Amino acid sequence: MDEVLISKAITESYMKDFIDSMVLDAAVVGGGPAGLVAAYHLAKEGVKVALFERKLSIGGGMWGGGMMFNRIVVQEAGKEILDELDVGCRMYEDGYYIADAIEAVSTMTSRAVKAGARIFNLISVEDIVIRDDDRIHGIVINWSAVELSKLHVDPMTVIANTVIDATGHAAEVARIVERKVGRGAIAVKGEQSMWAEVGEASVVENTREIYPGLIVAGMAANAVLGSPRMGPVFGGMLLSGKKAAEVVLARRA
Ligand code: 48H
Repeated sequence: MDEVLISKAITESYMKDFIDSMVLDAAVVGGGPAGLVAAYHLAKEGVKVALFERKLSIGGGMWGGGMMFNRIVVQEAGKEILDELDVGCRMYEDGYYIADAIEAVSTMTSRAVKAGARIFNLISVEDIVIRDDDRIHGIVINWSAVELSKLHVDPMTVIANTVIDATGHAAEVARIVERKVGRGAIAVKGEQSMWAEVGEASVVENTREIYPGLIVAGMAANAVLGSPRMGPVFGGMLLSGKKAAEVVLARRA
């Protein structure tokens, strides 16, 4: 067993992909359902896309289903996305479908990677790249271990034509723009209390470019635009991810 060979294989192969991902068409921040679906649809259309996820595991809040019962519920439109991704689901009652959260996360992750999306876990986006043309030009990243241990280690830059904020309830990228760009560039309204029907509809409606070069998707979209949460119904997250990809594709056309 050649330990040096193993170490070289890992570092060389990782670095090759990492260096190739320093200039992207689209950077997705957050590997929850919205980010995963966005990355899948972009990669499928030949967009050079990478997804950066703070945690060790991809999947965000989807692993735990509702209250750690690892099942997710989707309605008709969400089921179509699960079908396309080959995630099994079955009708529970008219118009409501149930899927296994573990199968959903793992299959969606696999489909995104196989479509060509690069996924980098254990990396946190801590800042944005901005120029005096009032537009986002990329993201600033660091190892999550550096963030967690509060080490004073400078980050690095990834240039991206478009950034998708899919960071969930925290809407972290939008909040960075609000805080750092100022001048009323973005006002993050904050998410409202649970109302599944309105939350589901508004998350798709709210998925849009909120600042030049920054598209907001998933729960972050409702947090930015002041709409309700929806609990463990996930169709809106999937549809939002797909819409975010469509917005990117329309900008390129
Ligand atoms: C890198 C980051 C950073 C950062 C965060 O929370 P998520 O699952 O987000 P969505 O929007 O895809 O799905 C939301 C859904 O899971 C949910 O919470 C629902 C439906 N709630 C309803 C309710 O009523 O509560 O995933 C976001 C991901 C996570 O994995 C984070 O670790 C990651 O983004 N992340 N990654 N850099 N700065 N911030």
